Amino acid sequence: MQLSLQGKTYVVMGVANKRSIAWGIARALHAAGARLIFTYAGERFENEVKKLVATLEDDTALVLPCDVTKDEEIASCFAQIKEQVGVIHGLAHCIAFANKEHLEGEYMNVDREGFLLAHNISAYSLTAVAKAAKELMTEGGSIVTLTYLGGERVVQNYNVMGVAKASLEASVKYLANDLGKYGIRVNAISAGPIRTLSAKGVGDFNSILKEIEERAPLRRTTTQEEVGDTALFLFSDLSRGVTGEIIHVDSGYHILA
Ligand code: NDP
Ligand code: KAL
Repeated sequence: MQLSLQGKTYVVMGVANKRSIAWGIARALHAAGARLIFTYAGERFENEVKKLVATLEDDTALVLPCDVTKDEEIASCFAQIKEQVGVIHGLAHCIAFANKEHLEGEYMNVDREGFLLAHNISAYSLTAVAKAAKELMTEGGSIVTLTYLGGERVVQNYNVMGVAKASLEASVKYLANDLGKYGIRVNAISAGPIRTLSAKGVGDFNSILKEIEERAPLRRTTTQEEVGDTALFLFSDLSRGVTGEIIHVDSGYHILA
C-alpha cells in the first residue's frame, strides 16, 4: 500500500550523504508526495546535501543550515521555514555526535566537556527543535527521532552516546506529554546497526552486523528503507493514536537476552 502525504511538509534534519538514515526517511516521504525541507550542520556537507536533494527533482524542496548547537541558527532556520512555507506537519531529527575518543574503552573516561557535547547535540537538540517546530505545526504534527539499543542497555563502545540516547528517549516522553494537547505526537525509532558515516571508523562494525544476521529473529540487518517506512507510518494518520513511543526497527534483535 502506498501512503499519500500530498500537501504536507516535513523538515528532515541530518542528511550527510546517501547512506544517512535521514536520506532513507526523505526518500520514503518524497515517494509519498510530501514537500521536504532539509537542514544540515556545517558547510562540510552543504554541497553533498544539495546534490542529493537535486536528484529528487522537486523544485519546492528547501535546503537550510541548522547547527543545533547554536540557538540563533535554530531560530533563523525556523523563521525562514515560516516565511517560505508557513505550516509544517512533521520533523525528522536524525542527529547525534560524540567525540571519537569517548566511543571506545571505558565509559567512565569521558570528561565533562565530552559528556556535555554528546548530550547537547544528541539529546537537548530534540527539545530545542521541537519547541521551534511547534510554532509551525498549527495543523498538528509528528516529530520522529532516532535512537539505538545502547540507550537501554550497555553496548560495548557506545558509552556516552548510550547515556545521551537514554536522555533522548526520556525527552521523547516528556515532549509527547507537553505537545499532545496541540495535536503534536513525538516518537522515536530505535534502529538496528546500519553502515553510515557515523558508524565509519568503528573497528568491529562488521562483527556487530554479523551477529545481527546470525541471531536477530529476522536473521538480517536493518536497512535505511525499513527505517524510512516506519517513519512514514509515524508521520501519517495511520499512527494517530501513537505518541511517546520507542519503536524498534532492528529485525527484532532487542528482544534477545
Ligand atoms: P550520519 O552520519 O549519516 O548522520 C549524522 C548526522 O548528524 C549528520 O548529518 C550530521 O550533520 C548531524 N550532526 C552532527 N552534529 C550536528 C550539529 N551540531 N547540528 C546539526 N546536525 C549535526 O549517520 P546516521 O544516519 O547513522 O545517524 C542519524 C541518527 O541515527 C543519529 O541520531 C544516530 O545516533 C541514529 N542511529 C544510527 C544507527 C546506525 O547504525 N547508523 C543506529 C541507531 C540510531 P553534518 O553531516 O552536517 O555534520
Ligand atoms: C556500539 C556501536 C558501535 C559504534 C560506537 C559508537 C557510535 C556512536 C554514534 C555517533 C553518532 C558517532 C559519532 O559521533 C562519530 C563522530 O565522532 C565522528 N564522525 C563524524 O564527525 C562524521 C563525519 C559525522 C557525519 O558524524 C556525525 N555523527 O556528525 C553503535 C553501532 C552498532 C550503531 C550506531 C552507529 C549507532 C548510532 O547512534 O549512530
